[in-house]
Amino acid sequence: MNTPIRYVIIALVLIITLHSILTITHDEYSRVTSLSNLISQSNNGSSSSATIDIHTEPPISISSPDVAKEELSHKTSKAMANATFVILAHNDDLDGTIQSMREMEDRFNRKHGYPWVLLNEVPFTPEFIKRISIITTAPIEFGIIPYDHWYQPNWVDEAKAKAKASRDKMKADGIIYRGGYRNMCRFNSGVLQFFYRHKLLQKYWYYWRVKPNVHFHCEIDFDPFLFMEREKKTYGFTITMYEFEATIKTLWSAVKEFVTQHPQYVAPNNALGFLTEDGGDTYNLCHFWSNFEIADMDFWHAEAYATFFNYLDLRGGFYYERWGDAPVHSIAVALFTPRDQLHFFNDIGYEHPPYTHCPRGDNIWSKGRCACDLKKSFDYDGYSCMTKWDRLMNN
Ligand SMILES: *[C@@H]1O[C@H](CO)[C@@H](O)[C@H](O)[C@H]1NC(C)=O
Ligand SMILES: CC(=O)N[C@H]1CO[C@H](CO)[C@@H](O)[C@@H]1O
Repeated sequence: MNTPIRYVIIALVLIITLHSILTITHDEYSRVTSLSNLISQSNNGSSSSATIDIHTEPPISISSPDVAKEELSHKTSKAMANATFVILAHNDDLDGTIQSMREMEDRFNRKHGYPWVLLNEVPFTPEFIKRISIITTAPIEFGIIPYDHWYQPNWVDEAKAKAKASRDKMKADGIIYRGGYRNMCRFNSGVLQFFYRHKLLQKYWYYWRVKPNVHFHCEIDFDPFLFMEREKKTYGFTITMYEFEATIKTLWSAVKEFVTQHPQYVAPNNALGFLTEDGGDTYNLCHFWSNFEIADMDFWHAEAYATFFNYLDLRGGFYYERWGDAPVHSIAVALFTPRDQLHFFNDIGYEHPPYTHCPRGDNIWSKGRCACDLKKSFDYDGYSCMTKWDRLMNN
């Protein structure tokens, strides 16, 4: 073999070796990079300790190993449900909205990045949008509830002035509950009845309703949305209570008529026992407090609820008596789904002043680093319907 050929062979061997090394290094690099991408995506840049230097160092050197591990296990299992938070707010609810969102982010969503949808009867002000937009890196959308979704239909008989008369009377009766006067009518009832039809919410399967000025008192170390999906739940709540009879005088008779006409919608093993003490003759006024709701949006869109809602709507009780979304939602889920699709989220510490649900069980309470006082939990307060729920579920 002459010298030039030897050099060519040596050069070739060198090039191949170098190429292999480069390939290995490159593979290693891209693996690390994509892993880093996964981390920063699942985290969505909300925790700086986990994302700093992400592209120059492998995950192992991340300064907060717990966070990294948690996020990795997240990504390897199913990371997110098809779900969103929804808040109905007015422009003057800015501070309360920030507070509620901030607590939800701190206790749960900074680890998940679920989107937020904020809805209003009028456009949000630029100031509102600006202040809300900076408090989280989760996606946020702002929307208006279209006028024809909530405006009192013109067939409502204002000539009889029924609606107004009974509304005024109700004001006079003074709808009081022990925490003081509650302005029940801040939102047009139609907004509450129709929000789930909003186009910004159509693309999600589950929603979690959050109100301005509420508190989330404990760490939420599991994903309630994924729980709903895995366990095939329809509706989740934390607080139950009695409705004011004055607001729903004829609701139960309308429900009974509906059920007689449409028995096919009533589910086997339903939760009627939560709603009545006499086998369905009268309504005991118990309902899930709907300012907190984690629910399957499809339930409201499906035939049973759509038919039920239209039936109630034509009765005019939303306008004449001010039927609330809480009893209407509660009655519907109690009757049209099996009771085991309803879920009491004991682990979620929630306060809507003046009432608090503080997770029962010392273990859950301390593990959740809860900020609420167990002694002040509303669960077995005289005004709560928790005993009716227990009775139903223990049967
Ligand atoms: C999420 O759920 C909604 C409503 O069921 C559905 O229309 C949409 O396609 C789903 N999105 C994904 C990404 O699965
Ligand atoms: C995975 C994820 O939620 N990504 C989102 C992170 O936040 C940006 C906006 O801040 C969104 O565009 C991404 O979809």
